[in-house]
Amino acid sequence: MGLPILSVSRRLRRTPFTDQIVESGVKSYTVYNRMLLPTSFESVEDDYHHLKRDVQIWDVSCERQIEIIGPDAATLVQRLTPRNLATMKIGQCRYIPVVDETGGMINDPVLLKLADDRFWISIADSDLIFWIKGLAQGSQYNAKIFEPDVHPLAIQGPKSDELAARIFGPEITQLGFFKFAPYKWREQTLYVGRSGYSRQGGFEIYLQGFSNGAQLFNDLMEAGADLNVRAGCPNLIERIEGGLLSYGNDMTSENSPFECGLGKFCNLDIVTNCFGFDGLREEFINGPQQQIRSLSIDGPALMPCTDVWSLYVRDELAGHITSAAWSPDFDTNVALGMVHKKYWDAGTVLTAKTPDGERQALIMQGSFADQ
Ligand code: THG
Repeated sequence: MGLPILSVSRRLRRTPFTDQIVESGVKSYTVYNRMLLPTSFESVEDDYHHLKRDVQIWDVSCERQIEIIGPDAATLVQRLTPRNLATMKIGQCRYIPVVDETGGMINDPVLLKLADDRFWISIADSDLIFWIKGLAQGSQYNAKIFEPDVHPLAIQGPKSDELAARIFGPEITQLGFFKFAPYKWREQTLYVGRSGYSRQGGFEIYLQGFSNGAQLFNDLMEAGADLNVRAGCPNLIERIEGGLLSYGNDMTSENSPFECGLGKFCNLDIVTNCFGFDGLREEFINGPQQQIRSLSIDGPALMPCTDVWSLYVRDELAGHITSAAWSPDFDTNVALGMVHKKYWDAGTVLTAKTPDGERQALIMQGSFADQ
């Protein structure tokens, strides 16, 4: 059953780009960090083909920034995550699991190091700022923690380099993956990173100043007219194919970083010092009992997953599907799910109990984009 229309109010935050996004014909929104996040323009499938072929401008302002600045900023940031940040340099981005006192995932943000004593945490959909403020208070860290007037706008798709070069100059094409640097735009200097929530390549512009949003969006759309640029958004099909995790969908605070396949970002030495270490110790040594996998679900196109779909082997519960979409390119339903150890090997066939009945679900080796 479809949901009734969501009412809007001041609590559901607009972004600096909302007027342009509405003018561009956005067809659906979701709510992320209490902010509007577009989910489709033409249709999820049409947007998907366009994203893989051309270039899109995404209003991802809902990736809110938490700024941490001060003498204890680096110590505090390190204590939030089991990932070793000792070698992190200014101008680098890092994807970091953030865990609670039990070792459960409470966010999977991108961390940016702006200075030795200044960081931005570009968050997924959870109220991470309160956890960080509480820890800073409890441990008496000397750091200011706040949400700055910063609003990410992404350029994604194979023509991203061409478009970014036209706005920021050709040097930007030399920027490495998960690096960021300041670039001139009109009278401002903006941080731009080579990152984004797709496998098609691109950049994320960290706009400073809410009121500059319309100008930046319009500049990009004008500069990209002959590249067939369009307003777009993170695409459900493409991100499942790419194995990009969605916090709140594919994992919650019930899951450890190891279950999320983020064990490669967990370091035992540093873990010793991170909040939640005790909850991680056992899995660090023995591994998790279940883990995220890409799966191919047979049969016709499935509806989006609004609740988990159980996975079975005969009468035994083997896990659950957390995200699914029909993929035109792979000609199957692509899915992500949490699968018990006994059944997680590539090639294993499970039974998925979907709203459209029982379907065969095949465990993949890596993501679809890796195939
Ligand atoms: N960009 C920025 N902030 C974000 C997101 C983003 N905040 C919210 C959300 N997305 C956080 N989640 C993710 C999930 C995956 C990735 C980034 C943010 C990602 N992962 C790559 C991977 O899994 O291969 C790269 C990881 C790595 O090499 O470190 O890019 O998209 N600013």
